[in-house]
Amino acid sequence: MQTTVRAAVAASLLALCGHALAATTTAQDVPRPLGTHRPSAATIAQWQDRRFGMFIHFGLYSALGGEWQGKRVDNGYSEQILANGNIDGAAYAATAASFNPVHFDAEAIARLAKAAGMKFIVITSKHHDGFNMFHTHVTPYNIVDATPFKRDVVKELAEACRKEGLAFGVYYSTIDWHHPGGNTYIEGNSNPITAGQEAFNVAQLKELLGNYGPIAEIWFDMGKPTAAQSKHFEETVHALQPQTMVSGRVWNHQGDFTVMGDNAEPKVRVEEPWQSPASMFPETWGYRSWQQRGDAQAKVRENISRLVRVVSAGGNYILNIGPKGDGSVVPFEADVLRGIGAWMKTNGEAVYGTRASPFGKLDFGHATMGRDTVYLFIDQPPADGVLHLPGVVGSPFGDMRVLGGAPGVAVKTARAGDGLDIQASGLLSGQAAKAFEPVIALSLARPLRVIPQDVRAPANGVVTLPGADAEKFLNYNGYGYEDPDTVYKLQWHAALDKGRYEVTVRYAASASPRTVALVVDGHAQALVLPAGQGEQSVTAHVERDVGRQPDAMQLELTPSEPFSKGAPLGVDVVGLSVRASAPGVEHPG
Ligand code: H79
Repeated sequence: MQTTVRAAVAASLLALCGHALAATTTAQDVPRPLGTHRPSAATIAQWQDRRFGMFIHFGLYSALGGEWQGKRVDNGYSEQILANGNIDGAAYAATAASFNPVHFDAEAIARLAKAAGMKFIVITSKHHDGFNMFHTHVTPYNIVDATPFKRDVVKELAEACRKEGLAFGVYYSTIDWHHPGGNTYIEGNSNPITAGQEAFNVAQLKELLGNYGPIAEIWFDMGKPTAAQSKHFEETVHALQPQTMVSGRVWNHQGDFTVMGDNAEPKVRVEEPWQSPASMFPETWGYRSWQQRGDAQAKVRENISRLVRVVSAGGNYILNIGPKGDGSVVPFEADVLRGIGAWMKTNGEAVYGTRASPFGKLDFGHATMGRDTVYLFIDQPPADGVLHLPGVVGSPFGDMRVLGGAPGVAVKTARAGDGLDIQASGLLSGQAAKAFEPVIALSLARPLRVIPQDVRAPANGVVTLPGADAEKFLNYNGYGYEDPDTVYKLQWHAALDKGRYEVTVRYAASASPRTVALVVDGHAQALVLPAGQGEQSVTAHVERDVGRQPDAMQLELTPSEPFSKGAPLGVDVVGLSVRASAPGVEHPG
């Protein structure tokens, strides 16, 4: 398995085609220390293919709309008004008696999601307030038993999604401010989960996974379970539905996909499946009656831009709506979704089923990688109409077209010093010039090869690779929301030909020795970093593998293999230097 990981990583910048690229960016090869029933590679790929979905925050708080007893509660998200407004628990629970969302129409919501171009829906089955939007049997504090509405919202939406061909998922907070002996609000919501709460959660998870048909994903959120509790939740889900994708906010690296912070996008490359959760306004997820909403068209554009950034970085984008207490969708939010849908109708091809951009930073916008097509999203058309694609080797592109435009417009391509220039002025004139975020599709006539972005050249026979300049790969979803991301891999590239080399690793030594893996062109070797004080160095002998990395030597440091998802590199690397081995020097391997 470790060999597969390394091969996949080594190949990650050699994008042969969409499928080859896709195969390098999924997590199925990442070792998982806990749990055996996990979604298959096919499930993970299908989950990634969806790319864009709907989040729904709906609960008792929706009826309050961010106000309690005529006063606005503005010190946090409106779905958490119970805590933010310091509301008496019994008084809050009593609002269930008048919670009657008669305008809740699951089918209309499913159709709206489809009109937006969304492929899945995730709804809050229970938020931190502890009120259940499904017919749980472990507490009467639920929408069927405690409200005049008496309808199971989760069940209705599950069925509507099935009917409309959408994947269905549930949000589930392990926090519960209602449960006797459960959690009370603490700043940041990183609550420990009590043993009683754990048992309660597990009983509810069995209901959600047992009674609502296929659950494509379960969006665990918040709390700070122990490693054993995270494992317990994950195993409960997968014992009933092995193909359910568990969110990383089950914590302790037990999730099947990584979740970015609320409204956050990753700053670095993420190799495992991931999702960026977005609310319409950063202030709230649940309905807020007094939200200043502004211009719907601006919000459409903002969300298309966010979606494009997320999918070009290889993630899924889940955009939230917060229906009103009567169950109706806020007209502004429906307008925004339909506006996004209009863009998706033309450009969805560049979103669904695609994987991360094969390029580094692009000066005109973003890119995604399709099966045999590269899609270019034009944020800002260059004045001369020339789109520069850095690092592209050769001329791999066949046909070009602007999505939604006339097919077969002839466009010149010219080779530039670094990469390829696409003369796209013909495509970017006329209708496309007026369109927001037009997309150019470049079909691949040959496999795409892209030289890594930051390749360092030798000076006086030595390539110097400072630790600070390494590309960093981070672990997310560790021990709780406030847990900092940890670096698990550093990567550099060096312009070196076939041959044998000495790699000297300089590091800040600590009181005990560390073993890490030095991975060169996909070949790993264990490297012992002796204990000591101050800066120390060790030297390893490596061989270039141009078959695996044709364009540059790839050097990586990871925890010693095999390592689990949560393992940090844990070494302060000052830098690497690489020089050709002295002639005649024999070394092992
Ligand atoms: O359900 C939504 C939130 O209620 C829930 N996650 C999303 C999907 C959540 N509960 N707690 N947290 C998230 C912790 C988040 C705290 C913060 Fe913040 C978000 C700190 C900074 C950003 C609150 C909002 C304080 C500032 C902004």
